[in-house]
Amino acid sequence: SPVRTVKAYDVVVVGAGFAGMYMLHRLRGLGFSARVYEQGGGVGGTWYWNRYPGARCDVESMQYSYSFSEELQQEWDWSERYAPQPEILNYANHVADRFDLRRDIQFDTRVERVAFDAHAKCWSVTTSDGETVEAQFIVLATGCLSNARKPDIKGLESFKGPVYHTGSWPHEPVDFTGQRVGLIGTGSSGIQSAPIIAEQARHLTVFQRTANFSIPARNAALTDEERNNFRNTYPEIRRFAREVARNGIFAEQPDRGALDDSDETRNGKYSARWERGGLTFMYVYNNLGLERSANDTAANFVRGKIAEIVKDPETAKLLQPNSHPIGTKRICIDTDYFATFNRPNVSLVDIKTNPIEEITANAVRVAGRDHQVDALVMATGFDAMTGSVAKIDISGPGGRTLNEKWAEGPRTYLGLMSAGFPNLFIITGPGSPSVLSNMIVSIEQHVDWIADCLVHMRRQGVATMEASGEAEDKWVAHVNEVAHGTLYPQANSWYMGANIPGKPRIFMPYIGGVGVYRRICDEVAAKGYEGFLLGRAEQPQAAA
Ligand code: NA7
Repeated sequence: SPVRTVKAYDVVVVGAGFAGMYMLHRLRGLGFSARVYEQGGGVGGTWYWNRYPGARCDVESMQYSYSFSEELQQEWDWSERYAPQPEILNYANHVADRFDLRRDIQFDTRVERVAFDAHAKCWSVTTSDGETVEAQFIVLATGCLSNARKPDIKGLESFKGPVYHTGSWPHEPVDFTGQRVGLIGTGSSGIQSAPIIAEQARHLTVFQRTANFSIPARNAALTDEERNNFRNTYPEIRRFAREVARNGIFAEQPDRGALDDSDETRNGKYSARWERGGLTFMYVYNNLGLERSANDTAANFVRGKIAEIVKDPETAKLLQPNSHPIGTKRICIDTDYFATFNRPNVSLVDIKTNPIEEITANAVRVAGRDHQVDALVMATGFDAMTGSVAKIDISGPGGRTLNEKWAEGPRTYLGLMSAGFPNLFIITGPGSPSVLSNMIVSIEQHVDWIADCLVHMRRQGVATMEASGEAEDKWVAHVNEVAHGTLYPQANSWYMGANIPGKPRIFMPYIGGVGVYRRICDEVAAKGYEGFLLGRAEQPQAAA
């Protein structure tokens, strides 16, 4: 039979977003051969796909950046407090150039299937261009919010105008001038894009299923002084973000509960944070995520602000969230979202009381009334955390697939590995802090941990590593227990898988905090990778 030569790598990395890029950089530095496959035409992951108008990161730019290179963090100039998507994408491209990453990344290529060969102890990787390569290790750097989902709404396929999804926006800018636009979805993407679309469009109709809490961004240009202050204190800022802050963001930490202050003091604090803007609104007290009575004070404050901003009382009432505690769905950060509803060319349609009946050739029908639209924008979110992993056909040593194993919900040890799938790592997977944190802080921690682990294995002559079932069971129970000590599971959020019909309701990320989590991961490594099963390259020789 013909001899088949198969390319072999130490590591195949899936995805060239911020996780995949840094993983590649570390692997190279350690002398591992690596190949990265990326379905997009360029680097940047989330920031490559989410090109919708108004797209920004909700973590401030000086902190939503890599810390691994001192030169990089000193040389890059962020222009605004919250970087817009094009600038973050430029940054990703700059990193790819600066560290010469592109030569090991194959773009426009999906990894379709990975199967573990128990005999050869390696993974066979099949890509969308029909090639098969081998790798000792797989690293899934596939992202948590990367599998954009258009809902199944009756008649959608009969709509004659363009249908956009915020999470897979066209590369050419879309001009809505003169058009009647329908926007479905009021999560972060809908809330960021609505004000900009409203400025262009003849009319914008926002279809709202769940009203959402949003805090003003108070975005502004960064001054040289602000940039330099950050740069000069980066070591402390980064240390704090990694070790102290629960969510990987440097900010003052709350030292008291909401009910420890008088009403007047508390409202003063909320007002000050509202004026300052941004995510730190939620860190004024330490029990907003834990106790409903405390949470209500913050939620009421924001509902009051909405009533102040929005002139039409009925619209204001509809925009006031009442279905979930504030913060238990990811809090949104906006620029003029609520004020947008004061514009004469914007209307709000409640689709909670009366769901969309049907989409016709040129309208969205709700409660028997046709809302005429020329274009539709779906800001309907993602199959979060597991969606992009599930799209890859992953089969372990016995042929069992990861999708079969995760049918009742994702199960991992530390979010890093799943029992029964040796040598397959996940970056920011379910069971790790991930989406509850500054993603870049969590990405760097995972990448560094995996890199150290691979070096350990190489030194010790270990060929395979796998989470033990027992360690995984304990971790899953721990993740659950910590989540259920908070208010988070009370919301029908994508953290819970609740936005995808039929998806198991499991609180997916680890809510114990990035510092605590890092210490657990480090201890596990220090104890010789406790809870992982390590398989030697060769069985020890029987004594002669
Ligand atoms: P999100 O936060 O998942 O928001 C999706 C929105 O779309 C939300 O308002 C949903 O309402 C709504 N939605 C979803 N499906 C439907 C259907 N079938 N009908 C009507 N409305 C629907 O996604 P985003 O892209 O905004 O943000 C994702 C994250 O990216 C964000 O949290 C930041 O971390 C960055 P629901 O609330 O489910 O009732």
